Amino acid sequence: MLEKITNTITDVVRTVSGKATISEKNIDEYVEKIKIALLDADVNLRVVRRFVNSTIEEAKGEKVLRSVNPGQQFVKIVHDKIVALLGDEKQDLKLKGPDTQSVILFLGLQGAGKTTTAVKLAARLKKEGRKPLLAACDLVRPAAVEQLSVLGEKTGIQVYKEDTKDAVKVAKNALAYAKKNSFDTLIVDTAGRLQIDDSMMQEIEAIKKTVSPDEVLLVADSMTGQSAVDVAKTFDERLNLTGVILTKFDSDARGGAALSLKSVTGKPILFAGTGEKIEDFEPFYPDRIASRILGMGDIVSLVEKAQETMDMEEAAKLERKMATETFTLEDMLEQMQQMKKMGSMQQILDMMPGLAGQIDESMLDKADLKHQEAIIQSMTKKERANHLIIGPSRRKRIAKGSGTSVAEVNRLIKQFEKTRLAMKKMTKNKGMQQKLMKQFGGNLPGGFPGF
Ligand SMILES: Nc1nc2c(ncn2[C@@H]2O[C@H](COP(=O)(O)OP(=O)(O)O)[C@@H](O)[C@H]2O)c(=O)[nH]1
Ligand SMILES: [Mg+2]
Repeated sequence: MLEKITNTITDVVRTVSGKATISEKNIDEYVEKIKIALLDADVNLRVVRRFVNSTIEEAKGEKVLRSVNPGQQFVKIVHDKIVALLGDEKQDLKLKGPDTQSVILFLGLQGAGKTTTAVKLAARLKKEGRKPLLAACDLVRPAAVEQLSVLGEKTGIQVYKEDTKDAVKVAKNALAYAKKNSFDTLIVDTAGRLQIDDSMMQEIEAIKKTVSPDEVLLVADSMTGQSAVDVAKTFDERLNLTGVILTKFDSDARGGAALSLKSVTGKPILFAGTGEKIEDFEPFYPDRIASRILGMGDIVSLVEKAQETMDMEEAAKLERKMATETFTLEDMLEQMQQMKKMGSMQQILDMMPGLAGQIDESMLDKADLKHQEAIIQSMTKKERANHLIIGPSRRKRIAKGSGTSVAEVNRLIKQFEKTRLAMKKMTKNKGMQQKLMKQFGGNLPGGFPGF
């Protein structure tokens, strides 16, 4: 699954993420490429349209064009939109506590994987400590009851069955049996039916009414194309689905239709079947699938980190402070802490526009940074706001409080004054960041660590 879609989108992502500048025209081009990839993968047309519009709208907002790293920012937007398309957060089954019976009703087309999936889910719930009972309510397909019994036996899960043609009755009795024998979860496997088969649809409505399920799950085969979307819509209209399980996610089908189901029905995709074996069954994580489609592992978290620490607005605020001489020790501390939040300093250095490749981490003395941080932390708010009041006795106290020496405190304050002065000069000129770096590049160890 997802291979084709992944390949195309990964290419776009690779092209875009390194870009230092992006124009509106670029955005149109990239989105167009992604759109074609989605359509090629058989994602529903309406879903694609929605995706395209919202991605373009957001990408053309200030956020991308003016951000520190527009390429990565754009990729992040695309990623988030795909996550949204797939259903945002991972959703869990909504079941009752162990003292009351929860009922899960399975439905879908013939051959979608209902029976296999019912057993897979039962096995999973059993592992989680629940006590599931399977109800054999497919009385249409020959040997359907037998199939469920065999699978149930293999996994050690009891199957409730009756020799009758009345599926509603079996469902009703199965629930009574579950109550009597303290099974906490009843999973009802039903016959495959077409959404256009009215008598079969009435049967499933009757079953639903009888057992009042907590979950009404559509089992949908990822290999079926756009018809899956119509099936899901009709089932949802008549039976009010609570969720979808995608099967055959291991196939190499285009899969886009299946991935559209959430967007079309608004019902979450809860699990994905990834093979014929009972254990081939996984919770569906929209963000992981999206990351896979974009062929990226860390890009997103990296961008998020960068955003947390250094967005353009913050940089501008800093610049203003420098220019107006309101840059304080407190700001300096904040800068240090922001850097610490990042995994590696190299990352932030590389993300700073105009800095990539100019400085490497070895130029920054980490132990020194720690001392500097401790020193500022030992200062009072007042002292941090105005370094001029830090006389000899205060310096002694700060040194003691931070476990450093007066000499180190002196050095930090001196360095801070020098930095501040240089910043002021620098911001009066153009190209402040790059020049700043040239100025401090040489003596960064122990120098101003904010950049
Ligand atoms: N590869 C693969 N095959 C599956 C998956 N789920 C079900 N199947 C197969 O699909 C076929 C139909 O499954 P079944 O549970 O009988 O479908 P039902 O008619 O909806 O009950 C069987 O051969 C299953 O082994 C899956 O996630 N991956
Ligand atoms: Mg079946």
